[in-house]
Amino acid sequence: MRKNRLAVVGALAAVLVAVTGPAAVAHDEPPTLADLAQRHGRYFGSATDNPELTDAPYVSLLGSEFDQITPGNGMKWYATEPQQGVFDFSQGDEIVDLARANHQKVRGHTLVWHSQLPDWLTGREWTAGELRVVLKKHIQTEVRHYRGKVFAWDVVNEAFNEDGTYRDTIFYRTLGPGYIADALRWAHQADPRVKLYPNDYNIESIGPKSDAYYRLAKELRAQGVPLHGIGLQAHLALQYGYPATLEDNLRRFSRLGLETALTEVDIRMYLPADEEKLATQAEWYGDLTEACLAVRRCVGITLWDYTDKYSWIPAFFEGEGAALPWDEELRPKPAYYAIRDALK
Ligand code: 9MR
Repeated sequence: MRKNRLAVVGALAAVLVAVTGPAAVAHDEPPTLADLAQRHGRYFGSATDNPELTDAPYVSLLGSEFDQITPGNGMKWYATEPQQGVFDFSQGDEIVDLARANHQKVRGHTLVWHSQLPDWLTGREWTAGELRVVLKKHIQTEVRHYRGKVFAWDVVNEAFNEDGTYRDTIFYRTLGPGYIADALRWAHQADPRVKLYPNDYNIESIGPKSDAYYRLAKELRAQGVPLHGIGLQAHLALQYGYPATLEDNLRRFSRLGLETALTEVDIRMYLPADEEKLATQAEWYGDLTEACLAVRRCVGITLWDYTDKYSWIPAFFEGEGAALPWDEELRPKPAYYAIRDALK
């Protein structure tokens, strides 16, 4: 009986292929990372950046393999408010439009950060009162603009030092530590539905810096401040070792009722890459994927772009690179297959 049915299905498929051509055999293609992640109720995403969007093969893979994208630069303060009170959302909009066409969701990145600020903001002194007005207006104008278009915001980016003390930024210096709660409240007013995250690097392991976020999260929750998740950037490097406490760390935030996400994943190495380094890298990509899947409320993983062609690493770390699961020719590396295995 079953055999007969299979035969009928097979014959139908053959007819379909004959009628419609090769497109009808698309089911032979392997499932995408997004498909596989969705089976676990997670997303699998990539960052992208506006200048790359003229690269058709790149855009094609970006649109097919992932179900989430993050603008690498286009929503940052220097891009969105280049002059005080003059807003320009064209770069972020371009990425949101692309995401919409590809049925992808967008993480907003980032509202409050000490880096990539416009000169008008950094080039003068502000009183606390003045800066509060400027900060509130920036946050609320941008969040309102993207209301319903982004599902989460990195509200405050990289607020702590390695030892867990507050980073000395224009916002901390002028407004004190309360700027974080204020930023979250202002963002929430502007879009009550969007998920609000702080986001940082070197907080994958349990240690002074991730402890600072843990304490802050507890405090903010106790005070009723709108806070929904913690973003762990996960810019890893082979020479520093795998963050073995990642899963436990994700779990402690989950126990506070918070989401977690791996928001900017890459795993760099000293060049040249070789088989052994690429194998270790692959193992780490698999391990961090498994860690996220193992923890409730770890909602998804975002690569900090998916191909070595557009990685930020070589420009920032001399002699390092090869950090992403696709190489410079957009060919999948061992890391890609390791992620697939972990998602299966
Ligand atoms: O990917 C971004 C790169 O194009 C920029 O030149 C760089 C400037 O600092 O910022 C990169 O993205 C950063 C992200 O916004 C926050 N976490 C660290 C990322 C890598 O620097």
